[in-house]
Amino acid sequence: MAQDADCLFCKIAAGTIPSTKVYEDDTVYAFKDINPVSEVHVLVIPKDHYPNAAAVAKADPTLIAHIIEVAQKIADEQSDGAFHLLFNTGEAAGQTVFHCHAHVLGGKADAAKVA
Ligand code: DGP
Repeated sequence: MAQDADCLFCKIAAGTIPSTKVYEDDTVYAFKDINPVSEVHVLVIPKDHYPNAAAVAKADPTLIAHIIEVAQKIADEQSDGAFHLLFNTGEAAGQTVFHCHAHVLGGKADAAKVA
């Protein structure tokens, strides 16, 4: 799977829309959420376009595992290693951007506000 020219998070991963980068490698990009609800609130996304986490898990289980590994790395670096991991999936569940993204919530968090 590749990029979607109309997708906000594809543009953020490509650098054509600015973001505050936290981590990047060949397959994932992580950046600060524009509307944080906890001390640490980072989004981890695959660079390729998938509409949600389940689509990633189906197409590339290694990639979804890598997203979780990167979430732990960010929580270790930016907080005490503890974190909530949230994948809103579907509009009724609060998903507003239809490119897979993991919310990594650390520190003083209120994960309920994300949904
Ligand atoms: P969700 O509701 O799970 O689809 O979360 C989408 C998140 O994306 C939401 O917490 C706000 C964040 N977001 C939306 N647009 C931008 C943007 O342009 N830049 C950044 N950094 N975050 C964004």
